[in-house]
Amino acid sequence: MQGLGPMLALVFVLVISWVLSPFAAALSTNYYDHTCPEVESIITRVVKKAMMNDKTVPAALLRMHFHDCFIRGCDGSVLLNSTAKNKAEKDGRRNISLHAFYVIDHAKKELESQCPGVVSCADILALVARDAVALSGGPSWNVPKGRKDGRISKATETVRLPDPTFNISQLQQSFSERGLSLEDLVALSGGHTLGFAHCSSFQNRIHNFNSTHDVDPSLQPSFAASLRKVCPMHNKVRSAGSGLDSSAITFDNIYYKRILLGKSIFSSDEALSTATTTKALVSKFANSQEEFYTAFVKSMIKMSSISGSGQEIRLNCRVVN
Ligand code: HEM
Ligand SMILES: *[C@@H]1O[C@H](CO)[C@@H](O)[C@H](O)[C@H]1NC(C)=O
Ligand SMILES: *[C@@H]1O[C@H](CO)[C@@H](O)[C@H](O)[C@H]1NC(C)=O
Ligand SMILES: *[C@@H]1O[C@H](CO)[C@@H](O)[C@H](O)[C@H]1NC(C)=O
Ligand SMILES: CC(=O)N[C@H]1CO[C@H](CO)[C@@H](O)[C@@H]1O
Repeated sequence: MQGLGPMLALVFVLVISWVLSPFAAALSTNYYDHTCPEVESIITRVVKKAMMNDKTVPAALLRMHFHDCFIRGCDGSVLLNSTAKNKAEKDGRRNISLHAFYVIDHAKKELESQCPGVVSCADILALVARDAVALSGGPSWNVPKGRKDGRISKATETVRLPDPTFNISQLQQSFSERGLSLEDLVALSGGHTLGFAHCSSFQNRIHNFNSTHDVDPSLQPSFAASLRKVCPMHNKVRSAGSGLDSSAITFDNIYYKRILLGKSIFSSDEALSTATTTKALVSKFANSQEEFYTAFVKSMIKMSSISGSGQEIRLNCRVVN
C-alpha cells in the first residue's frame, strides 16, 4: 500500500485544480474560424441594419456588454428573461433603460440558421459591443471569443453594478474587484461618449446636492441650469434626461473635454477628475483622441475577458437550454 498515498494526493490535486480552474478555456480571436467562419460579418450586418432604424442601438449594446461582464463575468447573464420562479438581472436595480435586446435575438437567429448551436450569446454581446463602437466612428479591434453562456441571472445581484453617485474610491473598488485598474476605469468610462441618461441618474447633482449646496458646485453653472430645466425637482416626464455628451451618437473624446469643463452628467464621471492619477488620464484623453482609442481598446478587451462560469451555448439568448 506504499504507493497509494502519493497517488491519492495526485488525484486530489488534479480534482482540486479542475474544480478551481475557470471552466472557460482561454479566449481566442480565431475561435470560430472553422465552426462559423461568417460569424462576424453576420453580426455586423445585423447591427448595421438595427442602427439604421434606431440611433440609440449602439449605446444600448455597449452598455449591455458592460453590465453582462460586471455581473458573473461575461456569460450572457444579462440577456436571460425573468421566469415565474426567478427575477433576472434585466429586471434588477441599476438596469434602468437597458434596451435593444431584440438586436441580440436577430443576430442569434441568423447564426442559428448558419451554424446551429455554435456561437454563444456572451460572444455575440462582445461582438455587437465592438461593432457599436466601430460603427459610431470609434476604433475597431479583434475580439477574443470562446465564452460560454451561464444559466444563472439574479436581479438581486445588479446592486453590485457601480452607481452613478459613486465617488472615486467606490469606483476604484468596484473595478478592482473585477481585476480592472484605474486606467481601465477612466478609459472605459469613455463609453459615456455614447447614449443617454434619464433624470433620475443625475438628480443627486442638481437638486438637494448636500446641506450647503442645492447644486453640485463642480457643475458649470449654466450647464447645471439647463439640466435643471429638463429635469425639474418633481419631474413627471419619464423619458426626460440628457445626452451623455454633446455628440451622443459619435464615439469621440468629447466626453473627457466636458469633464474638464464641468459638463459631465454623472457624479461618477466628475469623480474621475477628483484624484491626481485619474485626472491626468482624463486630461490625456481629452487632449488626444488617439490615446483614448488605444486605451479604450486595451481596456475593453480586458473587461470583455472577465470569465464567467458558463458551460453551454444557449439556443435562445433569453432562456437557458
Ligand atoms: C464607471 C462606472 C459607470 C457608472 C456608474 C455608469 C452608470 C450609467 C448610468 C446611470 C447610465 C444611464 C442610465 C439611464 O439613466 O438611462 C449609463 C449609461 C450608459 N453607460 Fe454607463 N456607467 C459606468 C460605466 C460604463 C462603462 C464601463 C460603459 C461601457 C464601456 C458604459 C456605457 C454606457 C452607455 C453606452 C450608456 C448609454 C446607454 C443608452 O443610451 O442606452 N458605462 N451608465
Ligand atoms: C422575454 O421577455 C420579452 C419581454 O418581456 C418577451 O417579449 C419575450 O417573448 C420573452 N422571450 C422568451 C423566450 O421568453
Ligand atoms: C467615498 O464614499 C465613501 C462612502 O460614502 C466614503 O467612505 C469615502 O470616504 C469616500 N471617498 C472619497 C474619496 O470621497
Ligand atoms: C457640499 O459639497 C461641497 C462640494 O463638494 C463641499 O465643499 C461641501 O463641504 C459640502 N457640504 C457638506 C455639508 O458636506
Ligand atoms: C429593461 C428594464 O428596464 N427592465 C426592468 C428594470 O427594472 C425595473 C424595476 O425592477 C423594471 O420595471 C424594468 O422593467
